[in-house]
Amino acid sequence: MNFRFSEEVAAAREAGKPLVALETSVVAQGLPYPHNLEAARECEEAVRREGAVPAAIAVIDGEVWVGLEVEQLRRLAEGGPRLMKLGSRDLPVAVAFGRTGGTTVSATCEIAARAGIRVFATGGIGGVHRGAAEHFDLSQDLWALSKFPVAVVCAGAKSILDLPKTLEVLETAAVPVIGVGTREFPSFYSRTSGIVLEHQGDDAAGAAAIVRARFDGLGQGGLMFAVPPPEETALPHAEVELHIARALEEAAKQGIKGKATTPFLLAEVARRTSGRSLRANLALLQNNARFAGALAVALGGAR
Ligand code: PSU
Ligand code: MN
Repeated sequence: MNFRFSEEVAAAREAGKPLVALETSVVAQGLPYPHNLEAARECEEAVRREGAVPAAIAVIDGEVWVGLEVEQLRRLAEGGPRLMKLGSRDLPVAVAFGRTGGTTVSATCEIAARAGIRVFATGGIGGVHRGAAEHFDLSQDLWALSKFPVAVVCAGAKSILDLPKTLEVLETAAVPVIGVGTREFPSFYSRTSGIVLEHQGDDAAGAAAIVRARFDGLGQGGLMFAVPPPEETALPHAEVELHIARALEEAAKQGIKGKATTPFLLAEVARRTSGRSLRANLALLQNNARFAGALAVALGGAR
């Protein structure tokens, strides 16, 4: 399958410049308009400031795009009922039927890997949902991390998830999880989670050394770099837990299931924190994009 490239990404590929993939489900489903569009553009700027080139990924009218023009981003941001939330398994359907949608972590990892992009920034990955023993909801993101050779920079897994189980699955899948400047697994809105990580990297140079070793034949899939969210906007872990418990009750009451779960819970927590979680989300997205940019530069352009 041929991908389409934005002008900026096409030029970067030509010149062998370092690229950073960005997901767009966070634009199409994760954040409200117009914050989603602003966040996307700020992430792109953060990547550029580090000397790398951003490549937002999406499917537009059945074509897989690597790098988006602002009008394409705007279309995803403005939303609409026909916009799809695209995990890896949805990609063939979206392409076959000429559909448009934002890519989640799984689909973004897949497309980035195929385009030769080794670094990808997102907010928080999907993982094992709470109550998984009953409903078995495990995000495709976990499968994608184990399969595609991409370094995923995030603020941990979204705290609406069961974090210990998410980390167990990542261990089973042999995905390295590395705290950036921290030994504690961040929990998306919060810098803490009470979960101690085995591995730590302190800066982009250290992270790049780990990525190089991994892609040099040690293991097959990706890696996760967990960056704590910025202090100024991060929320206390205990407070977030209370809001999530209420949000989960509400989801159960309304019969929210499957793909709708993550966007519903994120919106519900934002409502319950009067937008403070939204601010934290925006800040951590940009912070992760910044670190991903530095990592891509440390890794160098050509593979
Ligand atoms: N991070 C955010 N907001 C989001 C997401 C991540 O800050 O909306 C998206 C990602 O695209 C992730 C998806 O892959 O949520 C996970 O959805 P699910 O749990 O349905 O797999
Ligand atoms: Mn799911």
